[in-house]
Amino acid sequence: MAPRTPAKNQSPKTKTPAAKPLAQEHADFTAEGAPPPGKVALGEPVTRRSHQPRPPEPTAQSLTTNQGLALPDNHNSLKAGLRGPTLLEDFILREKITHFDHERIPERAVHARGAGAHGFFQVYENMAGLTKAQFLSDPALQTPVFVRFSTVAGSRGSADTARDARGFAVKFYTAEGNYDLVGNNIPVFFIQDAIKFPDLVHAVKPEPHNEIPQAASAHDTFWDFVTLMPESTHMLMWVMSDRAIPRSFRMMEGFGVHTFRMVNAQGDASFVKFHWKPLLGTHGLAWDEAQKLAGKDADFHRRDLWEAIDSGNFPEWELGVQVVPEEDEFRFSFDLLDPTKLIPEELVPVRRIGRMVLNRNPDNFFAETEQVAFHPGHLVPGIDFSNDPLLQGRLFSYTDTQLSRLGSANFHELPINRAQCPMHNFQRDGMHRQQVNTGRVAYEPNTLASGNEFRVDGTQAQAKGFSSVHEALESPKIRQRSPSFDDHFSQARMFWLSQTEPEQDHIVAAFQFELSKLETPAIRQRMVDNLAHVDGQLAARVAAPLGIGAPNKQAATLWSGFRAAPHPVDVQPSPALSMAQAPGGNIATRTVAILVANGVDATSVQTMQQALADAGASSKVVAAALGTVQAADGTPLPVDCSLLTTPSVVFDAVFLPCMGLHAAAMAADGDAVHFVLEAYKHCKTIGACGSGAGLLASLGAGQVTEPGVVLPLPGVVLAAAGALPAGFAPAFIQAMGQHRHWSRSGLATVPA
Ligand code: HDE
Repeated sequence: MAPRTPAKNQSPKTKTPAAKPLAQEHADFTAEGAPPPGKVALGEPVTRRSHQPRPPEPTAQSLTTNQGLALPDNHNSLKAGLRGPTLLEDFILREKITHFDHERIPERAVHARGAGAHGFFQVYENMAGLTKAQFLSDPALQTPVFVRFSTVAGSRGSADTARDARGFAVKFYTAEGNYDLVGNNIPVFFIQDAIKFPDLVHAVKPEPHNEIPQAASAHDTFWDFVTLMPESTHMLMWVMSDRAIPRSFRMMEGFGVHTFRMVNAQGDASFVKFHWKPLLGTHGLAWDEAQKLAGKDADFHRRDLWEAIDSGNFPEWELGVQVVPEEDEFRFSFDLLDPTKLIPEELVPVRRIGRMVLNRNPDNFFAETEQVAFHPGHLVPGIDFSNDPLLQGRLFSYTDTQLSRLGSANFHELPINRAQCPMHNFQRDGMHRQQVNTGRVAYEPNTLASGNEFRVDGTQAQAKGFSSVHEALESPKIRQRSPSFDDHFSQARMFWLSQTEPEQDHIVAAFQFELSKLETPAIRQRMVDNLAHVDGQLAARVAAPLGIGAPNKQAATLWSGFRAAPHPVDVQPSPALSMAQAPGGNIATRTVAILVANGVDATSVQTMQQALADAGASSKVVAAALGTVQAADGTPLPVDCSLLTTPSVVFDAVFLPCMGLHAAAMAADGDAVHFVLEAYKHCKTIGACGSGAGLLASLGAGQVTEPGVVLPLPGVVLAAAGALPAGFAPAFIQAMGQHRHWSRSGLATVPA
């Protein structure tokens, strides 16, 4: 961080005396440990007996108290005798324990579980036609950023892979002040007005009487609420889709959600929706896999982010904007101010204007990821809000929440929150103030400060400072929802129709899972009645295993306390909403398990490892035990992980090389069989050669016709028995590039 420029209105009278060097302060004490006459010893007891060891003078390496006093011992408290009681006067013990007692701060009310990283943003070309934001004007400029990804509902210690929206919050440290783009990985929200946010959060959080369940929406209060709020239907479709169980933070899209405004130097404003497009593509987990990961590796997403950055695989996103000129505000069948709606990319294309690279892990989780304070109201000139009533409420909430979470109005002084440009004003004091403001002047206007440089200059403010869009407002005060917000089902239907068949299957299964967990049948019924407005088939499929009546569209509009929502207008599908239809092919940073036993063909393992490395992926050799296995040629092959601790769910694909006769033995090892079948069930690419292919076939998973099962082609002549045939590794890599093979058949019969 750049050092803060000292305030210039400092009066010589109030200068603080120069601090003495530490060594000299220590020399002020006598050999007996008592201060010279007229001095008071702070902390050190004057009664110290002369034969006790003198505390060492602090050096760069010394352990000290928070006051800088070097510690004589960090293992024993001060006691009355070797076996006597601990003395209350032990200020060293008390300081340490007191600090520990206060180490926890309140976790975020929502988005408590997160992971962060540093990086930079760089615009591709000068965006001056659209915005005067300086960080979007110079393609040579790299603006530092800090990003925090999060789940929403779970506590700080909850699992990463819960079904949930993900937060995607970016702090840009620009030369014009901090700009925060506080978004999610889903482009719409559950509610249209901020006044419903506490209700929504109370409904999804663990139920208040027993604090169950943790990090899960599959409980009565959540579905009770959302079924009574038909505006949440569109977002429900998203959270029941694989978007809500991302493969990795690095493989998620991000969205600003609300419509914002951009303003250029001439004062021309446009409406803008923000997008983050991951270069690694957008990918999801299988639901069964996500649930298992929650137990097997609760840190799956934060570990993935950390390890990727640590190994130099810096995640990258492109910033995209959908721009709507002000005069086109009413061009759409929905209201741009309604946060339950998106603008289909087919209607307004996403223009990619820059890139963000995350290239540095935090040094300290608490200081950075926990203490970072985002706020949609942290703006820079050239970016402004819209009147979206959800966004308007957020503008209040975020500062307010930091006051209780970080404990003081001075949270902007925490290193991670500090602006990296000069910052001057006459705000003063408050809890935990870090800045030592000097001088007698703490007001404006004034004539007593030595310079006038902190004055607001009208002309300058017009040119450089922040000024809100000059929007004419003249209307009665009104507590009502605009009728232009009434259509709750059309875009939910658009989302449904835009999905491929397997993606639709996943949505149906997710609804069935969540609703099956409800104790109250009437809530299950309300949801399927509601879904009947989205799609009759969807509703009927969801209802089938729920032990309730057939979906009843009429009933849905009866229970709603809202104006009867209009029937969905038949919108065109938007292929951009389907993850499966997005171009794939890239396997960079993916991890492959190479499952081995004694007798393995070492050459094919090495050939595969090299091919994967060349494609930017990595591999781990997995065996029943750590150490080495003995390859067919007698050489030892090092094992990276054992089946004991490393399940298939942490990998993207599995390769079974030839293991000679040992493959048959592996078929009798329950852990190995489970490993392979589970990867198969989760639709991962599985490649197998020689006796590895025999093993796969014996498990019923080795059909050459199954998507994503890569086997040597019949009739291919191998250089050596069990070796990797030519073209095998490229075929495996190509299959992996499709991420998952969701259309794999017969999955229900696989027991993993
Ligand atoms: Fe937030 N939200 N939110 N939110 N939100 C918070 O602020 C709130 C909303 C989002 O990594 C809190 O510092 C209200 C939409 C993210 O630190 C809190 C409303 C979107 C994060 C808060 C919303 C978000 C938060 C909790 C409705 C997507 C995590 C701790 C009016 C565009 C930021 C905190 C981080 C965090 C309030 C709705 C995104 C309580 C009142 C919509 C990514 O202030």
